[in-house]
Amino acid sequence: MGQIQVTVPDLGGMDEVEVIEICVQPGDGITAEEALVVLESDKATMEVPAPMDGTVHSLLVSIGDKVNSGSPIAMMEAQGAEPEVVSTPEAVEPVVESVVEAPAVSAAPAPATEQVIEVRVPDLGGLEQVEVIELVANIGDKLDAEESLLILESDKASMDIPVEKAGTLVSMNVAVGDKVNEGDVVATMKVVSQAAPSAPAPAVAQSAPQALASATSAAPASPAKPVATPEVQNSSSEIHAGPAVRKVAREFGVDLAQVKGSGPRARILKEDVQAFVKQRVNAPAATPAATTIKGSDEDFSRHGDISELGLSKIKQVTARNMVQSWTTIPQVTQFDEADITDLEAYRKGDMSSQLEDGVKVSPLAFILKACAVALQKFPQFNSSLGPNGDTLILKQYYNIAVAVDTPDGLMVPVIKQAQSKGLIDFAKESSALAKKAREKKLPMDAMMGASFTISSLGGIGGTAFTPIVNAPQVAILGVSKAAMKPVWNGSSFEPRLMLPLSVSYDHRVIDGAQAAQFTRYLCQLLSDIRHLLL
Ligand code: CAO
Repeated sequence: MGQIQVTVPDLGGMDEVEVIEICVQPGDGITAEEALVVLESDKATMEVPAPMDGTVHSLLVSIGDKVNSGSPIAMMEAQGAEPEVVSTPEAVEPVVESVVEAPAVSAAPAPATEQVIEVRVPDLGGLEQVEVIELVANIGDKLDAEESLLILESDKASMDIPVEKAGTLVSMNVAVGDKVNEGDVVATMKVVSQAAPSAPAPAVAQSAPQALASATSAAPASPAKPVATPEVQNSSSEIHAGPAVRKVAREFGVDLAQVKGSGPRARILKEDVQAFVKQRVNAPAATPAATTIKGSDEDFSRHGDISELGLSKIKQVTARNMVQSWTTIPQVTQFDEADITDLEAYRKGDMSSQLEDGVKVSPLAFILKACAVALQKFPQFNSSLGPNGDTLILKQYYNIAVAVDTPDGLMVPVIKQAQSKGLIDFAKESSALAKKAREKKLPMDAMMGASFTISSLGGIGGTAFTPIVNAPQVAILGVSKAAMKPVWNGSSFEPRLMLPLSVSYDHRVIDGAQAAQFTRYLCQLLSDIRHLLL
């Protein structure tokens, strides 16, 4: 075992290049070609790889240091090396990630004509079979001079191939995944320009990184564009990240444009990508607004006459919420029947005779009251899952929404603080809210903050239905039409008025047994209204 000093390879004329990332720690095992540090100038980003397998003994630079060709970077313990410390600049393969500007070309004067020119892969500093990882421009795009055309990437370098002249992209001759070499024609462009000099001569600095911009047989040699740091999917020129980071981003399908860099000059580090992935993994499900509604693209007019109606905004929003809820919540519906014979006798008898003029109490007021009581006894029905799905948020307020059928669609105003309200309050408030909803006069906050929902179709009919949980709530009560039924009392059948209830619930939060108990309890409250009147 011996120590080897690793130095910065030939930088092709660049000097005072900044160390922007240290990829290893003392003691790390490292294989040949793995990155030790990342350097960045205003034009280039490049990795300095280990020249051989070994162990990092010590680092001789820190982030922010400026280095030149030959500057010492690290000491490595390398197997089989001589015991003395050896400076090995020539042993370090140059990392071709940067771009060196091509020399100026003496452009011969020519008439300003429109012509189609080829865009070729420039000198790649010895690299071969470099992969096209992104096509930045599309056929027909009008590109400015220096604008990015496509991005190449080797295992060590990311390279932006810009167009040299402004023009219109006529053809793209490569696809993502293709391997290209220096001189390959990757695209053609229509340009209005002076004719080109005949022989482009990109700069070559020994084994240093080389110019990347194209030159064509008919066009002037292109001044190479500074190294771009390509984006995985988007236009990349604004993003600062090294090849290793881009590789990680690609592996995780991360759009680097969305990642905030914490490195120097907002450079994106591996840790930033990791933190981004972690945050996304832990993020709550998409908001309802993000849900897209897809209908049928079948041409129904082939089968007969059709007409097409626009859906109201309310219906569209409802549709999105329904899809969101239906696709994200495992829901189950529990059915039961409440014997409301006595309730109805009271409502239509003693109660109605005592009501002030204009106040009408439907079964809904009793159902609201029963829910306010039951929710306090079964707090998980008045809860929401926490953001990461590992906590339950129990609400100390009981805000009950009531679904209202309006000509424009379903609206869901909320009766707030239901725990402190009585039957007459519920009757007045629910009818006032329903009226406002139908007249489109509901203020925004009247529809916010619900912790539980009731959907009553009892005034219409039906024997049962399965309402959809109104996320982020975890339960909803569906009410169908009460009907007289023969009920066995132990010795004979009695005619009783039975009210069908259906409670849909989020099975992640509520067990089936709890749902059965909650629904049964509601039935008991409605069957013996003394509990509600207390
Ligand atoms: N069983 C039998 N009769 C019932 C009943 C029930 N469950 N619920 C109400 N009724 C009766 C009422 O007593 C009233 O009868 P009278 O006129 O003889 O007094 C009649 O049906 C009409 O009631 P209503 O519907 O006007 O009043 P409500 O308080 O029961 O309901 C409201 C108010 C806003 C909930 C209702 O009008 C409404 O819009 N319901 C539709 C909700 C909906 O569309 N839900 C589906 C959502 S998707 O899940």
